[in-house]
Amino acid sequence: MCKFIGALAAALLACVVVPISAPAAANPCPRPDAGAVVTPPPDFFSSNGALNVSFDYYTTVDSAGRTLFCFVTPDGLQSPTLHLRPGDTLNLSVTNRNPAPPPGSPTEVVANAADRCGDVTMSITSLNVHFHGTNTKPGCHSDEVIHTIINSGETFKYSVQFATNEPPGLYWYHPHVHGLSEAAVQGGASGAIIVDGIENVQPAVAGLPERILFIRDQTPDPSISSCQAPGSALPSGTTVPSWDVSLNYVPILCPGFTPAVVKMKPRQRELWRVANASADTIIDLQLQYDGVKQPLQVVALDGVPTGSQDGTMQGQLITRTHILLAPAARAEFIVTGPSSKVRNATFMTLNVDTGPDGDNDPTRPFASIATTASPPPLPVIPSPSLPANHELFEGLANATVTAKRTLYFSEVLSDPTNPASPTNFFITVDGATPTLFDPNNPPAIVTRQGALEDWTIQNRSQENHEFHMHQIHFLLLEQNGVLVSPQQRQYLDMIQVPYWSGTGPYSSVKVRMDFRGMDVGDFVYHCHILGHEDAGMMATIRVLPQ
Ligand SMILES: [Cu+2]
Repeated sequence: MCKFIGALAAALLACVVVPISAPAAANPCPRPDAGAVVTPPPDFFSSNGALNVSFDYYTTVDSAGRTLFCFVTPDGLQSPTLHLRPGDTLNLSVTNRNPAPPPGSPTEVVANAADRCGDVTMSITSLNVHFHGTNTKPGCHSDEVIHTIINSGETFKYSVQFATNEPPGLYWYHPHVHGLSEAAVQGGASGAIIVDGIENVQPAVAGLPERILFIRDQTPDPSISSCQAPGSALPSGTTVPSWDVSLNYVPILCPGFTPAVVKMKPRQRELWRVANASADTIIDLQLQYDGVKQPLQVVALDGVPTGSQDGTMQGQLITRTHILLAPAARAEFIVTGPSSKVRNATFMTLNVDTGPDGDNDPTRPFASIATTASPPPLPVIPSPSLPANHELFEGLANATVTAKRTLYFSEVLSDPTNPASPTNFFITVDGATPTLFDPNNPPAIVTRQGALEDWTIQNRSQENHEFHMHQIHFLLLEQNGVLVSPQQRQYLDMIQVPYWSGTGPYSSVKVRMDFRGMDVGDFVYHCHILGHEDAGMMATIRVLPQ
């Protein structure tokens, strides 16, 4: 039984690792075995301008004692991909089927009469849904995560209106209750949202099979102390990762990191739409054929076709041999499958140096690619059918900036005299007092619709942090004071701010924030290492109407 210990997030963190009893249905969150063939999530498409879908939110406990969470449709489909077109409305009805919290569990009132959205009191079984990366309104029943609470047994209806100029690409949904988000996302409650029509901006993808790949992380099996399997080809001394990962729910586990299997025709070109839906794990994607790095032709990052910003309305392919994906970031790229002569084709992550205080995110495979003449069929991207839309945020690079701000990530022990005490995580506007996130806090930043702001975001800690802005994409301008190349000048909703070495200037990024759109109200920005977010590293911005 968990105890309320003052700071709600700390109490919740202490509680959510306690397995909650499974619901009545037999294993509502089924998961494939290690080494299984990767299958695509089911696809749901909008029609006549709307997509109507219902989710039940379940929890259960797996054989290793992990608490799982999942979104399941009335037909029993888990984590479907939600396809919409620009201008469509997503009508999502969500029922929280978690059992009621045990008596004595911590609770907090997170809304008052004015900002109430659903229930007002959160507990360890509360739920809400974030539509990550979508440029949708932050109001109640839309993409609102500060005060929206759906408690056990309650049903809540979302009606999320997508902009007519929403960039086509890959977005995703996941729970976002402060204090619970890491457990919910590591439990697996997430899925893809695709704004269709990318072929209109990047015709190179027309006719290609489309493969949706969701990388998630999960708590490791506590009984495993080494990743070195007998006879394994892993480098000696390979240590246990901070978190295990999975690919479309196929787990890649210690010892041995047995990869999932992707079946492809030899030399087949495909569009891979990859999300790092991990709570905490940073990924550096690579595709290797017999040890040789393969070109990845990047089509889109964070849901925005590369090179399409600032009015060009035509994407540009960017060739890379590895792609850093912060937790929550997405990359869409064209790959060419291995020839039948390739003996070892591996889709993998490289080791990520997260800093002295960071996680262990080692090199490991996600999938081995097996060539076959008749792989399971995939959907195919259609031919261009419409002129490319003007996109949101056009003209950002050359527009007049109205304000400049400096923010910073920092972390301190909650009891500086006790190295074993929990760490407090902060994101702070320079000059303000570092404050742990609380839904009842006033906004840390107040701005006005129409503003266009340059934010320098520093990392004053010795581990990486991953900046995420809700509601809008930003334009990446500088990293560590150096102008980024035109190819890196993308609209993103995720950017890594690497760890600070402890001496010299803080590491930093500079981004341009566009408040000229319709997003008026309160929303949040935070580190998307969700363990950090749950421990306080989030704050509210208020955009006043023009
Ligand atoms: Cu962080």
